Amino acid sequence: MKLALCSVLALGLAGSLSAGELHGKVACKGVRNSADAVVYIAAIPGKTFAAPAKHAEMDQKNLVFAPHVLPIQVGTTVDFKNDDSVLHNVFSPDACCNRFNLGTWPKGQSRSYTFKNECQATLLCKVHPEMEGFIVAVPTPYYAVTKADGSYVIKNVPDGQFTVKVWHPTLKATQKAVKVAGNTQVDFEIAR
Ligand SMILES: [Cu+2]
Repeated sequence: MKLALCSVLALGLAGSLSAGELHGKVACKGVRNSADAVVYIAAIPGKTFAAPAKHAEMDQKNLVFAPHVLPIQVGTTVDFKNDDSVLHNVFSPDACCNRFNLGTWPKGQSRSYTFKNECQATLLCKVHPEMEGFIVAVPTPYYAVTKADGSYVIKNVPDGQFTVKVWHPTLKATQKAVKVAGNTQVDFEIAR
């Protein structure tokens, strides 16, 4: 009972903290455009986040993974859809997601996988070796993926001192110590 009351109080306090928007641009050097960089707040010491109940969705359409890069919070279940008239498969060679292989399925069906660890998972399809996608499972609910112009927006970020990380499928990852106070702008540049 006491514990429950504490939780309610803690939630109330958290709700009263001011929150803003973390936004900016990631300049991706040496690639076609600045899309597909994942910007996220790294694990916050002493803070844990419950796994989201809502599923995320990764589609296979016109023989590509859509979106190409999908950031999610650790604990999220992803539904893998097939929107093509051909069979698709999804597997990952990465240990952080136990090298899952969901089998092969036709249009209109989907298979699911829950990402239990922080992970930068490459997605591949055994039927179409040229297909490649990425799921980036991050430890906080504060993440975004850049548009072609490199811009990103992470909404409802509480004030505080954080490590903000940037991941990209082909460029070198980077990070910055960031003090968030209301609406805060942080820009990055990444290269090979
Ligand atoms: Cu395929």
